[in-house]
Amino acid sequence: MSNRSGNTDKPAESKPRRRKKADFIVVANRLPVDKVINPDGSVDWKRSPGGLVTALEPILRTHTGAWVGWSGIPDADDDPEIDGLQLHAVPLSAQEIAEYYEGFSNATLWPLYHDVLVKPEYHREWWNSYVEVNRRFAEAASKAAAKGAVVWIQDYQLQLVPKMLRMLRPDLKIGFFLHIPFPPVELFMQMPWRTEIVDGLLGADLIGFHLPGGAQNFLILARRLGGHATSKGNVGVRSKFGVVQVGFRSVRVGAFPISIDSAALDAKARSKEIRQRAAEIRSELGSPSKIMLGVDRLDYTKGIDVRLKAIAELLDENRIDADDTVMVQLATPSRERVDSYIQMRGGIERLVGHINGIHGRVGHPVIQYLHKPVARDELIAFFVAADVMLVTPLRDGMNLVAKEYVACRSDLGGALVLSEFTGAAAELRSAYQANPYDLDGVKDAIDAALTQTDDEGRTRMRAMRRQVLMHDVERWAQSFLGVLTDTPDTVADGNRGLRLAP
Ligand code: GDG
Repeated sequence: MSNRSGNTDKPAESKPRRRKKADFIVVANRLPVDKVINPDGSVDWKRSPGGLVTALEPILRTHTGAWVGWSGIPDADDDPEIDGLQLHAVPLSAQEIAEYYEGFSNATLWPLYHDVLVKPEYHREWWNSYVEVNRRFAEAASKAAAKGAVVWIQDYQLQLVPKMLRMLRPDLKIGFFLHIPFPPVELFMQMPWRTEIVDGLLGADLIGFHLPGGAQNFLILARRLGGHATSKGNVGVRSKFGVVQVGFRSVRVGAFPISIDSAALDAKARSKEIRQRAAEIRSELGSPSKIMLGVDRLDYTKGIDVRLKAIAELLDENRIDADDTVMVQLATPSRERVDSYIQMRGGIERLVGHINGIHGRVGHPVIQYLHKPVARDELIAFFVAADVMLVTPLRDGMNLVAKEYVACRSDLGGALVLSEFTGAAAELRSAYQANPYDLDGVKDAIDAALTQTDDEGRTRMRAMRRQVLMHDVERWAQSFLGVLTDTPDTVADGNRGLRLAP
């Protein structure tokens, strides 16, 4: 995976063939490549590198590594091999994409795990499809795995895979990491298939969450729902100190806050090309004294409306000068066929139009809004250009954008406004933190960030950079895999030495 620029590569072969069994396997909803079918019917594979592949690539390469996942288009089942990395495609039909992915994963689990910001929909057909697809992922991982292999399953789309895989292959070492929050018991209990999901996860040897709070929520649930209920209560599962006892097996549960490839981003943001582009962006925006920036998938969890409402009121109250301030909101299209996303997009676009209608001038909108993906280097230039970064989710497992912004600011310039309800808030204590439900608090945080002195800004940014540069994604992966492969019967502690309260 040496080429990260999004170039296309032909797979060495595209037909299934005999492959060496892998001793380290990543199982994720998506493969780290997109299958592209050209107009002439030929096929290209375009890399879609994210933090996960960056962190895991060295491990995948030094072992016989394999990645099991969906290629992103219906019914594709060819297994590409790019630069020696084995990819095993799990085919999904159009109906499964609608039911397992858009339905159960993104209209049931996603809202349930994010504080029920949107009402989760519970449909039995979606659940059946989720079970069926999880079984297919488990079978694909089982086929790819050598004896005693380490298998790392990723995220909420695949919560049943740990148990299914263990039943097929008790010899494997199985880890699971959840990239989104794990909800409090009161919310999780809504789920009609709550016992199946907890049992599914308990098939792993190690279950990782971003924060100790998520791990605690899971431990409480495992105590309540796991194992087989008897007349004496649930005696099949005991949970204590981050370990759940399932029969004779110990399942460890811990907090492992994910991070980014901090050093690479830091280096890139220092480059002359990026600096130049950042200066150009400022001038293209009309050389305002302050640039505010939001970068998010267009998702109702991200609180894009929160920051827009706060800015609208600050403009109304003349606490922001509309002539000398620009807000850029880069919103990547996401889950565009899911109803709640269609509605939310309409609401945000109305808000942008409303604010510009009142406070903008011809040729000078206050809010500049893009609903399209932006190239990675361009995004980095925006981070370098922004005086204030606005990260205001109503709930977010971690939020990598906040860490990326900090990694890009070797000049110690800029300021980060950060919601308390992101995982990142636990680490970035020197950000201007606010409760996204308290609009006055958000306004004050934005105001403070816009008006900070250089000294204040440098002190805050220095502290945040220390955290982000020291705790990168490689350390996260090593920390999780270290606990998974070396199995002392202790509490898993994440890469910040987080410990679960007893
Ligand atoms: C989930 C959890 C958790 C965004 N727009 C563009 C673009 N991006 C990149 C960002 C960042 C990534 O996408 C988004 O990551 P986040 O962490 O902010 O959010 P989710 O997508 O919701 O991720 C989250 C994460 O998993 C990891 O565990 O932190 O809490 O929800 O890297 O920079 N990249 C490019 N163009 C864009 O327009 N190139």
